[in-house]
Amino acid sequence: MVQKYKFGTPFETEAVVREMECAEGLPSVGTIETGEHGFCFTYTMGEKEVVYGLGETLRGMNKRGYRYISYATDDPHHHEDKISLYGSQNFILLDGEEKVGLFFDYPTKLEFDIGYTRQDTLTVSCAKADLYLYVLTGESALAIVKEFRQIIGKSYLPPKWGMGFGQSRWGYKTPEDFLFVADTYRKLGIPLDAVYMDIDYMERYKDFTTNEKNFPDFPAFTAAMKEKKVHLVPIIDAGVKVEEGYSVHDEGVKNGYFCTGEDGKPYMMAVWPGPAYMPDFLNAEARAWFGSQYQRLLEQGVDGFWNDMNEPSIFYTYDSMEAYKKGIREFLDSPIDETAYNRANALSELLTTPENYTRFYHNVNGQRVCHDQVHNLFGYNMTRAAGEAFERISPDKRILMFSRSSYIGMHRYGGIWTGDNKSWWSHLLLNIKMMPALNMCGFLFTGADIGGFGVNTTRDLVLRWLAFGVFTPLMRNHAALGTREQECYQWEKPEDFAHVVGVRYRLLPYLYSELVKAVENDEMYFRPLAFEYPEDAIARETEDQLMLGDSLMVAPVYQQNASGRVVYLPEDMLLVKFMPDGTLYQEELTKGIHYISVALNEVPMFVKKNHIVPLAQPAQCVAELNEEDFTVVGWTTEPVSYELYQDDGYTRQVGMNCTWRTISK
Ligand code: MIG
Repeated sequence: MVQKYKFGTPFETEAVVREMECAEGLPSVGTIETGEHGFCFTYTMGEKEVVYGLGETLRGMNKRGYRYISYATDDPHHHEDKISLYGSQNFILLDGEEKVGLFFDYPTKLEFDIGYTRQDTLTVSCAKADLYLYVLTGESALAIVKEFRQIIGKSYLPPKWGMGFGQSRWGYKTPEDFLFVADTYRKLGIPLDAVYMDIDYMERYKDFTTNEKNFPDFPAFTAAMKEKKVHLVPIIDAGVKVEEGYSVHDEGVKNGYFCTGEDGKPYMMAVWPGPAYMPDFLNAEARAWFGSQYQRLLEQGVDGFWNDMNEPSIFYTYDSMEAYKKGIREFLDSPIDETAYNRANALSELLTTPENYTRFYHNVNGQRVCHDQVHNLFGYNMTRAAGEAFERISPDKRILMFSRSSYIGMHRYGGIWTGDNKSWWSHLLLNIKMMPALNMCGFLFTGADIGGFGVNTTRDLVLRWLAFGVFTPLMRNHAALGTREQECYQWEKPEDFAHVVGVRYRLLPYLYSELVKAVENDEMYFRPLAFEYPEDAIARETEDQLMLGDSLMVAPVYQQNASGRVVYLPEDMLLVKFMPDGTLYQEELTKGIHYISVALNEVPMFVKKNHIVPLAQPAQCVAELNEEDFTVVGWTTEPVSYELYQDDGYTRQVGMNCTWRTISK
């Protein structure tokens, strides 16, 4: 059951799509205080109570013991102490004596103190008592998630090739760079479906342009990639370069589609292109206009996009640069004394000050709204702009789309990637833990930068990360400018990489079928073990294994130099290891704790007893998958069948142009 409570005058975020009457009074769970000091929800957690949710946040699946602030932030240093990342997904699930889901639909800074200040106390607070609170109750954690997903609307489904493997790197510039990636993958027989284009393809970081010197004939270039059956996916940044004569700039200025300053004129904030204006994604007309710009690149043969810098990330604003200059001038004339070090260090903070978010405004249905009051909706509405436009531009075919910043509601228009992680083993584990939390909030098409984005990676980390990435809906290797090159062909024995990535394609029909089912039925693609075995004390605390779809459990190796790992089986399962020679190692394991050895070039998975998984034959890309001829794996003691969903991989309407194939064993 779900109940909606209204406090004050909430901003309509359109996160929830179901029309509902507001309930009278206060919810029976927790206590709520509202007033001048804002809103505070307080709840005493039971000793064994677990708190799930919050989507893309650091630390565990069980969020207890720390605090988090929903306030979209471009911070590439995801250390354990960070309390804000790129998105805000304000859904939590209390799993104690009672099971309760809570969604705080509030568009700006919201704090979750989950046993940080007092170990047994949860508080959720914000500065203004203007919000909707949705309270969901149900039989089980899964039932509550399902109900929540039903009220927020169906999740985005990518084209099928979007589940193929993609290679990305910040720094690819010329057609030769991109063609080299595609050719090398093909030459070495490492499967590949997409190459991602980072900011250097643009003309001086101008959205929707291509650099003419490097790409004298962009359509010819996309055609050459198509020949190789490789899809191109360019990045789009939120900020639009300030430059007279650049049509996106000129049209935006002319029609009032940019965020404005105190004086009502477009407000300058600098990002990669230097001085830029931010499109007013909260203005429906501006949204439609910006969305239609994507068509220019689609017409030239690209097949999808990733939206970046949409927290929005701001390097400086006009005002903050003035303050910085003033600060430097003052500093230059100041004595070198005991405060000089701190004063010098503080200078650069003047540029990226949070105050920048208070300096510009949106036009929401004719109302002027200060950005900091709706901050968390910016990336959501950028991706919504694209998603809504794609429905017009491409009514028949799905377009690949994922974003960095997000808010619940955005899950209907695109997926997300988890931003600038690092090439750390702990971030591989973090990737595992984040996935189910994102699924609860509707984000099914997700994945992390495989191999790690920041700092130098190592061969073993890339292989282990790929062996988990084989299961994540978005499977993309991406790295930062200046870091060690980490494409699959940069390492000794590329055949090991060909094998591991190849496993993705053997599993793809099953994974795609499970993703479609999860979208259609509002289910989770990845689940914590606790959701499936709520009575099992060990399962309840297992955070480094995941249930996937109907049949699978995954337990990745995430420790350097480990030749295997300890795995907990909450029931009898078949261990299947994809061996480098193409064979399958299969071992029936009983419920309990096992040590399994996993070499760097092997991929393990566990199939629940009396469940089966169809495996396709190896393929180099999704277009070449043979979806007729399956090997079926499973430990069955009775006849078992699996309903495999298959379609053309593009049609928007699930259930059209599709077949349900019964696979039996
Ligand atoms: O300020 O476009 O998260 O994936 O490679 C950095 C360059 C901007 C941040 C993205 C990352 C991308 C990078 N971008």
